[in-house]
Amino acid sequence: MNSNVKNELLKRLFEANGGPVSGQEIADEYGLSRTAIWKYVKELEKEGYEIGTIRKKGYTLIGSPDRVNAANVQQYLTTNNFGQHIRYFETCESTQIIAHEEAQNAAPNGTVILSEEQTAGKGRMARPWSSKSGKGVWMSIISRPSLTPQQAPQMTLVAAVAVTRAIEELTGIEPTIKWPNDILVDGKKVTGILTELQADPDRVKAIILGIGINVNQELADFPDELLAIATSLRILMGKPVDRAQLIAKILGFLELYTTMYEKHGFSPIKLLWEGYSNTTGKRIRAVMLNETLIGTAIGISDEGVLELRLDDGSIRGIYSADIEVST
Ligand code: BT5
Repeated sequence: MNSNVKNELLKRLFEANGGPVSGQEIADEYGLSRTAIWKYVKELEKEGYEIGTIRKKGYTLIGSPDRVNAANVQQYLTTNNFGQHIRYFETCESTQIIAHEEAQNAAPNGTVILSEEQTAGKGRMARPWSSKSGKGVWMSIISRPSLTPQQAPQMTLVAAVAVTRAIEELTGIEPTIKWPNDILVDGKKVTGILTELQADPDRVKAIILGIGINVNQELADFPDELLAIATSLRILMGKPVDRAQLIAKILGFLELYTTMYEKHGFSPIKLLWEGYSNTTGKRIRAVMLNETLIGTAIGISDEGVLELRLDDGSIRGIYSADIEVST
């Protein structure tokens, strides 16, 4: 079986938007028999696609399985780079590991790794990230902006704004961002972002943006220890959300905001970010590796650093921490 032909057939079925796709035409183009094309149709049906036949016209797509594979995502894409190359897995340890390998093998800007399930999904500082099969968006994006390694943490904020905006547009839910990498609804985490780097001392070679979104979990899908701190879009909406559509929207905003960031610097992103922040103006505890600070979050600097006014009136810039927001 030639997976190129199968992918091409699926792509045309999506592009036809419910209309007929001629098996004969594809057969002619690829020098195959019509029976060979029919075998690809059967393959797609095995994968969960519902395909109809219209006599003398060809095949039509009636329904797609709930999968985040390339064809399902790309039918919604509006981007030039982000998501044009997608590698899809039924399962993997972590999409971050695959993305690092791909980035080292010269994967182009905007390459996306998606998996239905992660068996060793990770958060910051190697904390585990729960990634149940078919329920979330477990995605790593390889981005190659021209940045210094010092600027890289700003990409976490670019990604946070893109994901928040996409969730907002698709679902009407209004999430907030807890600096630097949590997207929350009603104080519970729906999304975590992990930014990793491949860099020379003075230049970023690749940023690997890991994005984990709880989409279609029900309460029973979460491990007990997360019940109090995590939620999903499905729980919030009371109905399932199309993961492929959500991914395409995120990639659209990510391309837009990354371009904006490269052209105009961090200030337009900062403005957008402030609109979503649930941290600014609040009393917070910032837990860092070597110390814990308590104070009032003033906002973020032009570099994306969180600025905290301590009780003695002094101001400290926080580069990386876990934040607890007091209400
Ligand atoms: C994060 O770390 O929030 C970053 C999560 C990034 C996950 C994505 S999925 C695709 C890509 N591939 C990967 O392997 N990772 C990335 P952090 O701020 O350290 O938060 C981790 C903490 O969140 C854990 O210690 C748990 O308390 C909690 N947690 C774990 N799984 C969760 C989930 N599904 N939803 C909400 N909270 C979760």
